[in-house]
Amino acid sequence: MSGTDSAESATRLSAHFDATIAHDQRIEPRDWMPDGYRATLVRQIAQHAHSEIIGMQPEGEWITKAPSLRRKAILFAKVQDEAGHGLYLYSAAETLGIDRDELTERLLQGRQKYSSIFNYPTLSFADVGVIGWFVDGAAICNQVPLCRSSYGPYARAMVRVCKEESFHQRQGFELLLTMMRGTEAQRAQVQDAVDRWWWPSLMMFGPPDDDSPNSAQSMAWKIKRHSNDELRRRFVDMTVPQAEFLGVTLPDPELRWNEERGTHDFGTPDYAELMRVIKGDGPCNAQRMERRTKAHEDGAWVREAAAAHAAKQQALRETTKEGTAA
Ligand code: BYC
Repeated sequence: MSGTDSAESATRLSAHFDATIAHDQRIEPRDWMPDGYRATLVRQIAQHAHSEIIGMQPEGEWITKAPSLRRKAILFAKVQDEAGHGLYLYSAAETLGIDRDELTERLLQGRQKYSSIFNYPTLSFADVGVIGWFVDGAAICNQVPLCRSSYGPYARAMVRVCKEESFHQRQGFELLLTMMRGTEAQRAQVQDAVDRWWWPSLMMFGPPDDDSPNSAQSMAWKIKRHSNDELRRRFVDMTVPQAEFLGVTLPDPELRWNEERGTHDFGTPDYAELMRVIKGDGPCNAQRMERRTKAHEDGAWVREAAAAHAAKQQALRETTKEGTAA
């Protein structure tokens, strides 16, 4: 192909990509895409997958300490769902030409991130309820629009993830309702958990729009459909009536309904804290990464056994093929 031909073909491909995005159609793995689009998706999907897997730790700690068989079974199912979400997401990332081993390496070497929220400790069983209510609630606000993300495999993975997150949120709320109908001490535990998790949950949506280096391009490519601040505001609007129903106070003196704007006004999260936690200096970062690394090392024999099994099956298929050809 001459230089002019390849330049024309690149222009055609790029115009086709732009038109697909403009018409709200999906980009699929075999389609041409700009390098930046691919890199942004790998970054976001990997961050999301790592969050699901690391996110199993704070609640997982309570499986052996759950107060009843029913609560244990529910929590077990939820934590298993998070593992499943991580796997769908790693599979979605693999369609972009990067494998899960490489993504895991990048996480373990600190070259990729996971959500700040999972660096906070779970101090009582009420935290399990509040994680379901706030963290899964925030995840729903963030991820329902991702079902319309422009990249097909990511958008499709999000549909099932969101259905499961919705169950997770309700189980959290139901747990808290039960505790709020219990003893004074249980109500105090719920309020304490709400006080500790509220601001970190608002930080899950990322830095404010003016300090979000990736938002404008991600929204132009329709990977993200709404800005960080818009989603944060939706989360507050969704959560306030739920808090009233539950009978807890959200720890924000600036929180009030703004009749004129038809939304809540609320205080500013401590974004310096968010940046510190993202950089590794949160209450549990070291422990989370230590456990993730240990789980990966402990799983080495499973990966080796799976690879040996796959090689045997491949050799068997080749021998059978040769036999049939002869
Ligand atoms: N924590 O330009 P920005 C779950 C990073 S899993 C850590 O706004 P972007 C669940 C950001 O990555 C929850 N890092 O970025 C699981 C970027 O750094 P890099 C996870 C954060 O990508 C188990 C830099 O800061 N959900 O729901 O446009 C149990 C600048 O930010 C955070 C997802 O991952 C943070 N909070 O927007 C229960 C959803 N915020 O990558 C629940 C998908 C920002 O340039 N992800 N950063 O080095 C997203 O929607 C977006 O990636 C974000 C950030 C809204 C998180």
